[in-house]
Amino acid sequence: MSSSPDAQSPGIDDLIIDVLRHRVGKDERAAKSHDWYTAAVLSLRDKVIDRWMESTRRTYAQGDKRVYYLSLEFLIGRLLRDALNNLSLTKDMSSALKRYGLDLAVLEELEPDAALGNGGLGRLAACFMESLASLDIPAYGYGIRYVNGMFRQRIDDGWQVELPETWLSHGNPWEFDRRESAYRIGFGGEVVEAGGGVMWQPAEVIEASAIDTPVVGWRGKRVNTLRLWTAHALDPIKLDAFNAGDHVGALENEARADSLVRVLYPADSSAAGQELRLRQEYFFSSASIQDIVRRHVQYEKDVMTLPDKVAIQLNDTHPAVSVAELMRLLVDHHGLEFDSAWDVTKRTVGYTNHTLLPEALESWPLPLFERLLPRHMQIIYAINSRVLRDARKAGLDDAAIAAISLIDEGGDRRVRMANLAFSGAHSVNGVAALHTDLMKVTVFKDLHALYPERINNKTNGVTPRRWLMQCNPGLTSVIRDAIGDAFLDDTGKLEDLNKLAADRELGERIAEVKRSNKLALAEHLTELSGIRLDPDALFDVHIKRIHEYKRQLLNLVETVALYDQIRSHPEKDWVPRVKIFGGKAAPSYHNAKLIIKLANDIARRVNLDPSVGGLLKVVFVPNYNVTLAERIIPASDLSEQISTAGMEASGTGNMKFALNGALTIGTLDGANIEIKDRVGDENIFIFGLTADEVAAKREEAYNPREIIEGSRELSQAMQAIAKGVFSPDDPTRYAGLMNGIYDHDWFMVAADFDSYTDTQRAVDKLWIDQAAWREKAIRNIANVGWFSSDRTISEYAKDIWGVM
Ligand code: GL9
Repeated sequence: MSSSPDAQSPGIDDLIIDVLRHRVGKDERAAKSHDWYTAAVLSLRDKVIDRWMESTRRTYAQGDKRVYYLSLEFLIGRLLRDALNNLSLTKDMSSALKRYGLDLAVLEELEPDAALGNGGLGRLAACFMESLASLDIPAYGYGIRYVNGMFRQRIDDGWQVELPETWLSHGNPWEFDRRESAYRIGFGGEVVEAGGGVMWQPAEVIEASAIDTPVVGWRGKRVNTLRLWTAHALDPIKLDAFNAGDHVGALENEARADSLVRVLYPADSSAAGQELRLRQEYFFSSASIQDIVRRHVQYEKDVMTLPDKVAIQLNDTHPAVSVAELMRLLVDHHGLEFDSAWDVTKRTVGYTNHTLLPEALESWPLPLFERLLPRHMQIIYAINSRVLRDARKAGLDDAAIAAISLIDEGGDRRVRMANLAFSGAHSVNGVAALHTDLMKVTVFKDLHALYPERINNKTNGVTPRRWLMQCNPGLTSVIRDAIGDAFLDDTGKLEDLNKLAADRELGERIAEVKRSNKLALAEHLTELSGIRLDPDALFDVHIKRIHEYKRQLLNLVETVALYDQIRSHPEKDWVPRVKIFGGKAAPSYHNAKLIIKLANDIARRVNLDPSVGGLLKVVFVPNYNVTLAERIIPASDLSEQISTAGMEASGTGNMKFALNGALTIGTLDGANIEIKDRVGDENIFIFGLTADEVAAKREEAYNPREIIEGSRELSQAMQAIAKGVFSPDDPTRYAGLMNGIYDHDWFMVAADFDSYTDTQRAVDKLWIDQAAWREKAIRNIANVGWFSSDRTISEYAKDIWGVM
């Protein structure tokens, strides 16, 4: 392969010195590591820009349809390694830096982890952006450029403490300020008669201004744009007030604007119901829709052709107000009749649902919505009357009609964002097969009866560039030696590994890579928290947001049970295990924070207990983020995917682990089911109730107390936790948490416990037969290529967007 993709343009080694001198303003002798880091990014960015402009020109010249992905979250992580890898410039950069005695890996550590998202939903958006560029689909991501992204988690005496994340404090060399792309965003005010129609006169106007980051696709085929909005006051300083001595009050407008883009709501699968959140949602939706319509009309001259040239995808309901905003622009500004505007809107918009959890369904108190967005409220009423007319025509009963309405009339009246998104879209998709099936019989039962062709499935995927090639170069190179390079462009080709699954030599080479990844992780964790880990122990990993439905508690109770077992039967040949936990809890989620404390309390006790003789170690890794995931996943043997069946819409971590050769212990939930179908029942550890069984148990009189009392292991472990064995400083700390399981156990911890422990012992048994374990690991790698986000995006492109 040629070292530089652009033969005529200067190489990285010449570029970097020029950039260091003229753009960073340092010479080689004075430059500090962070100067070199900036110089490295800026020189690479120069390479990216040429392709970016070329991609944009091509789209305009060909009049291609564009995809717009609207998302309140993009959990990007670091970009340097990604861009180098996708442009095949890693070697060039590495040797250019070496000439000056610098190590690329060291500079990479200086890049902040861009965490403009909470978890899976935001990370999916980042994988999608990379796959869109890799598949050469013209696309823009639209979101908010939060000044403070996901909070930094510190663990203080075992408790989560949230600190602000300041990823922009030293500037961001990747981004471009596009001040010419600025829009006025209104709030409040009133609707007035104007020239036969109506017009909204907002009371308050804030300016949204674009900041662009290039997104490089695999092999640099295309570079797309991630456009994030920042906010400014139209009148940033009241000079008269300032001169009169009111220095703070004079800046009030700018502070108000700034508050819109200041922080990411750290809400996980739960609605963040404050007014500021609705303002954020409208701010970025309005800016994005204005930008989309402006670009279309400027080049196509006819707003009626919007659905032919534009596909807008709503990432969950957070941008759902876009439906009303697009209607407003079409009717009030472009003079369309309401019905033809409604037709254009529906043909343009698609909506993805990411959770069935009822607490995550967004709805806004009607008075708040009406005060903030009076014209949109009118439009929503008008949409609602059409939807309800359809429902009556279809002969639906009153209960169904009440459920379909965009306005929730039970109790205080609320605007239902999911119903707005569903009504305004031609496609409504779920993110895994089970999730999509459940959508049809739960949240969207009645809307599905009314519009039965709308719901479809698009099982999630992950980009194999970041989640295999970049995070696990050792494994990537072993696979290349075994089956050649074709899988780099088509992960389906990983299937060629199947014929080598029993090959001892391949098994050993993969095991060597795993061991060295584990060693590297162990060293990192020693640096981080002083703990020492044995790289030959089984690394059992549970990393994701902390949530009761994800059942970190089930894992912790099992950990305590195992601890008891090891102490009572030290003579048995226990498999040495390291239980690794990581994840953030929403700051207001009391039980989730208590679970973090419990993990840390258990770790302290177990790790210091000489009687377990190093057979069991428990680690809680602080501040779990994308960068840590890239270190931990390649070093994992066992992937914990143990949500209560029916509650995890898909999961994407599950895919990353399997791709890196970890075996999964999991429930029949989300995409675990499809992973099982592809890797084969004998290559995955499935346990627990099915979604149907969970639903049935919740209907009938499920009695967790009876189950707990019938299981000695479970009751001992729960009693130990409840009575303060792990919290002698506060013996009742976990009494409530344990009582919750005795009394309600909504998440079926007790019901699934026996099945879970039995399966964990089956894991031990397999581990002892390393050859058999390795064969199963290879079967996992070989058969999860389908979970590439390239496959997911091709399905969206063909079935929803009509761009492939
Ligand atoms: C989520 C689902 O819970 C996951 O199962 C799914 O994989 C992702 C992406 O589709 O979406 N929905 C959701 O609200 N979150 C998800 O991860 N939560 C966060 O992103 C915090």
